[in-house]
Amino acid sequence: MSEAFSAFAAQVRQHSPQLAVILGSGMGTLAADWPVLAQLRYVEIPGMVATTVVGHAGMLTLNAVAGVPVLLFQGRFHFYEGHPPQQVERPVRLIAELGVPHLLATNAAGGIAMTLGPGSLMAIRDHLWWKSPADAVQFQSPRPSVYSPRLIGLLHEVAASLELRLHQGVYCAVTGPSYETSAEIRAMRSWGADAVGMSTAHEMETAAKLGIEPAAISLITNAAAGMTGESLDHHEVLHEAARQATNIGRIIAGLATRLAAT
Ligand code: R1P
Repeated sequence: MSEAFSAFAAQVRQHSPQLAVILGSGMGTLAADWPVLAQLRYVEIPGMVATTVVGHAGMLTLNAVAGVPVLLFQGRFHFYEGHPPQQVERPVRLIAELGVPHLLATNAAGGIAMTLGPGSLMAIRDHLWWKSPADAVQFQSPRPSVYSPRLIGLLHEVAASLELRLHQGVYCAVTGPSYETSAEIRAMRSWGADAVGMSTAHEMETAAKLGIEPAAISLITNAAAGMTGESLDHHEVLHEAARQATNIGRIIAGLATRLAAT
């Protein structure tokens, strides 16, 4: 184990953060808004590799968010990068190893529900998989939602105190990297999906398995591809996410302070 990692882990244990956050596409810049207490590149972490997707810096920082220590993952691993489940879930396993009890995942997603236009925020109440992950538990049933009702409640409280509208809905996880066809969007809507993206679901299921209390917020950056007939590319997603990330930052700060007080 590298000296840099051991020193970082010691700092984290000393500050004992109650919240870890995985920052989605284009949201990593939020980390620059808060003082950094310690930082480490993903490649210095055992079992982690470099990120390959633009807008995912591959830095792990411990920040003082509104005076409260929070572990911030600037970037994630996606299945479409060719990673196995073990790599996609590695940040979550690290959160467990460092003893952080709560996880908020954020992502940039396409809105399927008509009420979710660009800039909308949606607390995820459940997800569905367009295709089951490779390591899903065989024949497991029932599969209750892994999203913590308590954290969802706190997120709504925080949003209300900031006078922000927080929707609630179902996230459809696709493998990607292609965006959806119009036919797929119609099918997803009929299944009950409100938004679609290429991440988060596996992280949340891993967190729940490890005893971490999980919640997630989608920042709707665009109408889901295939809904409007207009083309969409990742740079537009990044641009929208960066433009609208401030509200995610305010919610992170509100949640962190509430969790630190409990
Ligand atoms: C598509 O533009 C990319 O942005 C979203 C999608 O899942 C996909 O990776 O990224 P995050 O879910 O990591 O925010």
